[in-house]
Amino acid sequence: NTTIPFVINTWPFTNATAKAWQILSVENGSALEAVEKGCTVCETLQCDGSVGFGGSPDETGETTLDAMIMDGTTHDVGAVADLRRVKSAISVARMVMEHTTHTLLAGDQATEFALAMGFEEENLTTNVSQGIHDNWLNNSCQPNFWQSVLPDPSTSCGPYVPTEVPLSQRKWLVAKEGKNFNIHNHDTIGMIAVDVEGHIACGTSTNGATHKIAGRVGDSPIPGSGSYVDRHVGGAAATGDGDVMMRFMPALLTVEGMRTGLSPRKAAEKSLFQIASYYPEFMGAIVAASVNGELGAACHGFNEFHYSVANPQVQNVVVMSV
Ligand code: SD4
Repeated sequence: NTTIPFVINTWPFTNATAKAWQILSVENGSALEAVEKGCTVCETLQCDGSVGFGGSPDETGETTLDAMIMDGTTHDVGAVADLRRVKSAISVARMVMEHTTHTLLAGDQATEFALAMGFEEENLTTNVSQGIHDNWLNNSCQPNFWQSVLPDPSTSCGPYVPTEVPLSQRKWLVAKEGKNFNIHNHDTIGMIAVDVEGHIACGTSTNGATHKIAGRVGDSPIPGSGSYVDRHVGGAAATGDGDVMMRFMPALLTVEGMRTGLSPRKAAEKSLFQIASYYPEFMGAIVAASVNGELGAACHGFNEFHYSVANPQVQNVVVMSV
């Protein structure tokens, strides 16, 4: 029972799915190419404001990008974290994979690498991301990622200038509370593809969490957390509260669940259940696929999670939900 080629990705990012599907089904392109170019569509279109430039400003107002790509054939991975001033995060991640023996580059040095590889340096701030940041600064009732720095929201909501709070007085926010993830401000793109030759690849791209502390890296660029593939089993990709989710390596867990014989959906459910046993309030979702093209997804903390699929059975891009 084989249904290849196929692509599956988080959320109804159908333009990205369609690009990947065109590469797989019309151009007979590789799974790796489909994942890179599919996710690039979302980086360019700024899918839901959560992928690419101009979204999720950190507490200084800057947009930074996390991305990874994994080639199931070789098990090679390339990733960038906290990438600054370069828009094409997943393409830079692919360069890390193909032009270095490293796996993950971070911060300004990731930018330097990207520039050396010929990418353009650009400001990732837009009027929209500036507006999100200004609004947050002027309304301290909104959640943030620090503990003990805000006035009691019930009594006072005024301007909040995080950098005025001495580091020694800051404490990490308890991970379960105060996060900015919800159904309206989701979304990382996480994609799994298998090409006509049966090669599997996966990737993720995101601008992370809104109002994050500068330097925060989420789950998305971490292999096994944001996404993972094993050429003998299949792949998985995650979206949601990365600070919590990365503690469980849910993409790896899901693939290992499938290795034991679970369906993609059951394996994804089991991974989320494990996270929920520690963090019942967390929000997250996983898409999963076997190398043969059995597809599934699961979510926690959302009423419904939508994801996108294309394979020979549906012939075009369809949005599914769980
Ligand atoms: C992160 N997992 O940086 C990403 C964000 C996301 O739905 O997927 N939101 O934590």
